[in-house]
Amino acid sequence: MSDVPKTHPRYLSLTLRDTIVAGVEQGITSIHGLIAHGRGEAFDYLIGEATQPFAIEAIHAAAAMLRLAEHPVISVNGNVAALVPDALVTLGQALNAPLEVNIFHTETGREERIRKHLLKHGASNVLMPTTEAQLSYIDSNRKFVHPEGIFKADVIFVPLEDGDRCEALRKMGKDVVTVDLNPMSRTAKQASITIVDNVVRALPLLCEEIRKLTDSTTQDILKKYSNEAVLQKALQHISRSRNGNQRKREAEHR
Ligand code: PTJ
Repeated sequence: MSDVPKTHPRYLSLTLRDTIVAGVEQGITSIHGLIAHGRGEAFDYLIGEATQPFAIEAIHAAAAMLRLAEHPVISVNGNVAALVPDALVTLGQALNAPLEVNIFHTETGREERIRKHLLKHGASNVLMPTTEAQLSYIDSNRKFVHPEGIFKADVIFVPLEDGDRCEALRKMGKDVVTVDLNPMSRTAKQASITIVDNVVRALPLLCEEIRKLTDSTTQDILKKYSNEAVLQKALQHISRSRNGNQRKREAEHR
């Protein structure tokens, strides 16, 4: 870990960088994960590095969809394994759902290292990809899944996804709940529910929401939810804050 002082104005963001770098050093996160993280940072900056109302709306719907699922599964890649291992385990316990390792960049031993990392953080049920079950409509390493996990799932929680698998899962008739800081990404647009927020803030809130939900309200929340409308709100927010920042900069130069 680097020695970022707690008084640094960007302490939280820099600490997260340390966490993702540590993930790469431990062989959990792909080196490409650093680039994905940087892209996320840029969008986080634009949304104000805080959970916004459009994310809260999506979190409510996501909690409802995951609670109503018959066979929910939590997909884990190298970035989320490094950033939020405890919250992933808590979510699995709250839903009584397995975690399943599923990565895009193939590297010898990384899947197994992710599995061990999750077990160390308290997971009891971590499924691994197999060649027995494969997703249709996709050619990458992500097509290899577990027959009792993603293959059988009706709802899959897939944070920080690449668009291809999200599209394939939707074509296979499954619902996808994602967390993606970029409201314009293919995943964000194709998912059933997109939480536009940093996964480190969104996941604890999602777990809390699942615990608070009552059966009588879940159907109602889902009926009222529109992912397209939520993405529009995120884009409007980004555009407003961009204009706000520009006005601030102009005022500073006057
Ligand atoms: O471990 P692997 O091999 O499965 O690889 C995982 C990554 C994330 C590298 C892989 O799925 C990938 O390349 O993803 P993309 O296509 O770069 O997409 C990642 C998306 O997540 C981008 O839209 C980022 O803006 C977003 N993102 C990055 N960090 C965060 C995030 N969203 C929420 N929270 C973050 N911390």
